[in-house]
This record gives sequence, C-alpha cells and structure tokens, in this order.
Amino acid sequence: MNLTGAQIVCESLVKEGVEVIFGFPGGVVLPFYDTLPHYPQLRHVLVRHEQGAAHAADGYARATGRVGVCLATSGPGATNLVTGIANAQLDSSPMVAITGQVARPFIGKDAFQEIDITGITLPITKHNYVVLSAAELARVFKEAFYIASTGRLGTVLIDIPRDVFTEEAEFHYPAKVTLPGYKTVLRGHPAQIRKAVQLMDKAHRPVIISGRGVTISGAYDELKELAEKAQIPVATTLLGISSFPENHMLSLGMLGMHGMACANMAIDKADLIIAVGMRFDDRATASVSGFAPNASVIHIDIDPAEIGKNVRVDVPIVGDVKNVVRELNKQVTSRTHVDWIRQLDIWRQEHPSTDIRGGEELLPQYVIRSICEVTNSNAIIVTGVGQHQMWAAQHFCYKKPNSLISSGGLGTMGFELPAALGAKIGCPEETVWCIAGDGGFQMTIQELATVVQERAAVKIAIMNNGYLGMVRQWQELFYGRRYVATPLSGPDFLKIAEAYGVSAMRVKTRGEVAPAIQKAMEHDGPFLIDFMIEPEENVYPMVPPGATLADIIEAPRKETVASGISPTVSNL
Ligand SMILES: Cc1ncc(C[n+]2csc(CCOP(=O)(O)OP(=O)(O)O)c2C)c(N)n1
Ligand SMILES: [Mg+2]
Repeated sequence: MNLTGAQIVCESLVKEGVEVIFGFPGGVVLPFYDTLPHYPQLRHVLVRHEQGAAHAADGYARATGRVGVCLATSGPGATNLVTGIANAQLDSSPMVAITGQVARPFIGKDAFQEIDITGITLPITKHNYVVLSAAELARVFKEAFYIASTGRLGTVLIDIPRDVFTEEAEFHYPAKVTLPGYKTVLRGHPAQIRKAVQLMDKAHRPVIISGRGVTISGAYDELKELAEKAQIPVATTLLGISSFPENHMLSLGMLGMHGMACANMAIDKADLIIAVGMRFDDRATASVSGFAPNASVIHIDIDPAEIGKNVRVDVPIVGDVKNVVRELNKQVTSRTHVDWIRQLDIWRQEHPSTDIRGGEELLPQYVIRSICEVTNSNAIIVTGVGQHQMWAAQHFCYKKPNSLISSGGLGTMGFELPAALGAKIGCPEETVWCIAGDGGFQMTIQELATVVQERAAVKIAIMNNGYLGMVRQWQELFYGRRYVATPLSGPDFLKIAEAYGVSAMRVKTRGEVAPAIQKAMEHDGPFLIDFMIEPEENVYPMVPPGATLADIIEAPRKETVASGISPTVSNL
C-alpha cells in the first residue's frame, strides 16, 4: 500500500499507540497538518509556543510513563523546542520530538527557516535522525519509540524535510527493531548482587538513596520491601521524591542542597550507601570529595555510563532497578538496625527541617502544607524552578507513587505550566496542582490559553514573592544582600487570568489559604490562586555551594517555632 510521508508519520504514531501530539504548525509541516484530520485517534494540542509543546510532552510522559510526542516546524519552531528537549533528556523522560525541515533540494542552502536541528540537538538527545526518504519513515519511527522507551529513557528527535512528507512510499510498519549497536542490560550480574548482599548484611549504618530510576522502573513495592526487610532508612533525590512513601517510618525525605538535615546527616555518617536509580547529581551529593566519607557504595543503575562518573563505587550493578531490587530482596537477610534508627530519630528531633513558624505572615511552606492537607496528598504536583520548587519538595508529604513532576537536571524555569498541562491531559482523573514561581510562570504564561482551549482543569498556585526568589536568596546569603536584577514588578496575575478566561483569586492571609484551595478544587475547570507570600522568605536547610552534606545551614532559630500544623515526615 502506497502512502504519503505524512500518512506514514500518522500511521506510525497510531501503531505506537500515541494519543496526543503537542504541536505548533508552520510551512514545512503543513502536509502533516493537512493529513492529521484523517486520523481522529491522534489528538493535537495546539500550544502557544513550541517550548510549551516540549514541556507538555515531557510532563505527559512523566505522569503516564508513556512516550510523549511534540512537533514543530523548521527553523524557529525547531529551535524553540531545544530547551524542552534538553530538559526531558536530562531527566530521562521518554519523548519523541518531530521537526519539519526544508525540502531536500534546499538543505545546506541557508534556505528560509532552515536550521541544522540534528546538529544542534546532537548533544541533548539520546539519538536523532534526518529522514531523507519516505521509505525510511516507518523504520525510523519504530526505532525512535524503541530507543526513547527502553534502557535509560530519553529523547529522540526526527527531522523530516517537507518533500519527504509529500513523497509516496510503501507502508509497512516493522514488527521489531534491528539495532545491533544498542543493547540494554536488564538483569544485574549475580556475582555483583551477591557482593551487594554481603555488604548489606554486615552494615551497621546503611542508607538507601532512591532516585527517579525507581519510579521509572515501577519498583515502588520492591524498594519498600527491601527497606523493610533489611530495616534500611531511605533518602530520596529531588526526582526520587514519591518513589518511597514519605509517611513511612523509614523515610528520611529528600537529601542534598535543600534536603532534610536528618537525611544529610545520615549520609554523612553512613557506613553503606545503596544508591538506586540515581546519578549522584551535585545538588544531591554537595561536595563529592566529602560525600559519605565513611561509606562503601553500591550503585544500581540501568545506564553503565553513570557508574563511577561522579562518585567512587564499590559494587556497581548495571540493570533494571526492579529486577535488581527483586533479586536483592530474595537474598538479603532480614534484620534490624536498632541503634542506627534510634540515632536518626534523635537527629530528626534535634534538627527538625519541616517545622513552620507560627504567626501571621503568609509563608510559602504553610501554603504547600495546606495543599497537601486539603488534597490529602492525592494529587500530582508539578513545579517550576526556584524556592517554590524546594518548598514543594520539602513540605508536601508525598505518599503516592510518581506524584511529583519537577525539572531536576536542567532546572528550567517555565517548566511548570506546560508540564502540568501535559500531566493533566495524560491523567485527566488526577488532581494536578501547578506550583509556580512568579518569575518562571511568566516564561510560559501563554500556555494558559492552551489550558483553556483544551479544558484542562489544572489548579495553579503562584508563589508570588515579587522576586526571582532563589537567586535573591543567594544574593542575600553570598553577595551582601545586593539584590541586582531579582526584584520583579507585576504583572497583576488576576487580570492576566481574566484575560485568558481562567477563574482566579488572590490570597494574602493564612486564614484564606485552605478555603481558597478548597474552592479551586471544587471549581469545574482551571483555577489560579495568587498567593502573596513573604517576599524574603528563604529555603532552609541549605548546604552552601562547595560545602559537604555535613555543613548544613539550618533555619535561624526564630524560624523553627511551631505553627501547629503537622510535620511532613511522620517520625520514627
Ligand atoms: C530558564 C532559566 N533561567 C534562569 C534560571 C536561574 N534561576 C534559578 S531559580 C531562579 C528564580 C526563579 O524565580 P521564581 O520563578 O519567581 O521562583 P522563586 O525562586 O521566587 O520561588 C532563577 C532566575 C533558571 N533556572 N532557568
Ligand atoms: Mg518568585
């Protein structure tokens, strides 16, 4: 059967089970858009900026575990995708990005809207393709989806010249891929697993660090079993949040630069680190030379390139986390670490990191805790980047698997709104709260129009401190309080919301917080709350740049007076 390239693209997407494409049209992709109405199973979501398409596809992928798809035209459309592609790739989000390219005879001529997008994205994709004949399209799509969704997940870009969309070729979708150079190891080596078990059996002060790999491989139950069987406390990375229930007695919460004091102290004093599906990012380890100075390290990861990259590893195990942890569970000895757990409990009491001070001020921590209480933790939280991101990581008690979506590796301001849109479209039954910074929100604010057009009932909490808050915090602490280029003036987010057709309200006092959240939840459709939070509130604890996890700055004393609201992590 002969089909046009555009039809082959659509057929291939259907074969891959794609239901949603986040895209924005332009000249060279018009043949594709002209074909799209013949494929009603493919829902097209028209974003307002291509960066929004990439973040929405990324948010969709993280929320559903399925490959997210975004599409843009050549030139500026393609370059607008770049930040979103890098963001998805750095956080191992499975995504296929499709770009149009100028017609084959024009390639290399600096033609109108020609850009070498495969050259540009080579270092920020897992793989990329330029498709130079329609006959190759089906194979390329099969491979692209396979590569994006296997091994360490990642982003694949497919660049398609305009005349390849219109060229005809026989359509045959391959049943399997043939990629001799691409191999993924799924099962851990038995000898390495035995070595790991030996270390675990003799450890006195073990700590598990759980990363996003646990969520991706669906190893939530397996990890819980391991922690419980061997009585090992669990700290998580930022992206590992919600891979282990935070109300569990063995939960230490997040580690790292803004991690819980108790988690960081535990790692500093541990004699064994079991790192599961995490990559020792410098925001998690702080100074690598001082990281876990007394510990042997077991590192489980599907990507062999991660082993020994940042931290010396004693027992590497390459494999899918779920398989490896299952094997560990079979072999590890059931035991307790009474003294260690008691010690952690003492540190937790002496160094509380989630207490919220009382008083009248509208504190961001209080807002996050209230969202947690009103939703009963039954929501997907999507954040931007900055202080609000850290408060959302610290003060919401994540009890549900895969309930935090945040930009970790690239730290992309503006991720929040489009990613929340993608998550809501992927999981329409879930409550999705977008926790936004007043700075980052303005970077992708136009996606409010997409939210309205798609009737996506995203609930938006703007943490309005009038500053690029995280940068202001660094200026306060490390640059003599010189606030250069960090104060923000406006806009009036209620007027913005009104212009887009989104219901909204402003909250200035603690008393208004819970009723406003309740109102947003009951509202049938998107809802925005502009929380006018304490402008110069800081994120604590904090490990200063260059220091080790042991060098934690805790909140100044006045900041730890209890507010009467329950702590995030239930104590041991
Ligand atoms: C695209 C981008 N530009 C710059 C930065 C550097 N940066 C990190 S946090 C931050 C401030 C964010 O401000 P806001 O969104 O208001 O969040 P807040 O920290 O105030 O909660 C900036 C500028 C970034 N992470 N991303
Ligand atoms: Mg701000």
